[in-house]
Amino acid sequence: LKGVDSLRLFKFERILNEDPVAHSLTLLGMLPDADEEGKTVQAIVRVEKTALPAQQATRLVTHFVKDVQLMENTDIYTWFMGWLEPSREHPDLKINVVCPATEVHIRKYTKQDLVMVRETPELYRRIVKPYVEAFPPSRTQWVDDILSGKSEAEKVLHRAPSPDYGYVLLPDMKWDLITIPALYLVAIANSSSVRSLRDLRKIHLPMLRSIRVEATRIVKEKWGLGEGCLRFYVHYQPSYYHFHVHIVNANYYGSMGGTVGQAHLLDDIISLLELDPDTYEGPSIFERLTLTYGLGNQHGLYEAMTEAQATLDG
Ligand code: M7G
Repeated sequence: LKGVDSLRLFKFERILNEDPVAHSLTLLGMLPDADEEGKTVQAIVRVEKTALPAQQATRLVTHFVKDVQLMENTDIYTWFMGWLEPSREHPDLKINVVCPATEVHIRKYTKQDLVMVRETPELYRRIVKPYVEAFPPSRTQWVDDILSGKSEAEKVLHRAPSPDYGYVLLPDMKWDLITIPALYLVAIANSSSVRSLRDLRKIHLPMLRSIRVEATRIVKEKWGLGEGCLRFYVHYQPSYYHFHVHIVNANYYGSMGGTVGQAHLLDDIISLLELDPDTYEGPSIFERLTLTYGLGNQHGLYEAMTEAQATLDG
């Protein structure tokens, strides 16, 4: 390739790869042949948005972002589209704001080292359950606002109304609503009684199956993704202890880097619950399991759980 001018002569043929996580597009096309005047050859051109420079951090929001447009606001969470040049075309940035941010938020968003811990049913009862129960209801105010229709009402894709086993399906705030390869929805249970995976019982099977069926149907109708194109999973530990299911494009790996152990496939959850006998009244499979996951050193459970590991057998 000879110089910048040749790049301007690129004749686009097709997209080879669209990677929303790497912020890149890989294109196939034709460029002038460097050896033979007038001839063109096939070329692969990968264009990637560069990382935001940390040196600009002090003035990033105040000076470099030229324009913003509100996307949504729930409780203390607000997200915007942003432009580095004044323009109304495809946004350069998505800006999420948590304000006022609590200490728990600051810890969650701080880069942290992970340690794998095993949570036995006994450690759940002794350490995790009291930790979950100590969260003030204000922590999930945004969930109540969505469920009551106070916020994001026009975004809701489906409502299953039963107070105990219903749920609301809507786009996750991580999604820009445009980039299909990064499609991200969330289904939130109407009832606040299921705080996490540990509280799931056989009676929740119809809700879990319905989330799978309805999300698949709606995503197909609205965005044209067929059967098998979605990955449904539940986080343990989650950030918010009000039961919800993550629904993402199966080809999207954005949030999955460090989460083997944290993400449990909805299909596996359904299958495990099905193993409990119908008439069985003892502790459910999710109360009997030992769950292993990575905990960040800023996580509220970190100290108690890492100390308790010494008490576990082999
Ligand atoms: P999680 O597994 O509890 O925590 O998932 P994570 O954030 O560590 O994954 C909560 C999910 O709810 C995440 O995917 C969030 O992006 C999403 N979420 C959080 N808030 C505050 C909102 C909101 O206000 N609106 C919507 N639509 N999604 C949200």
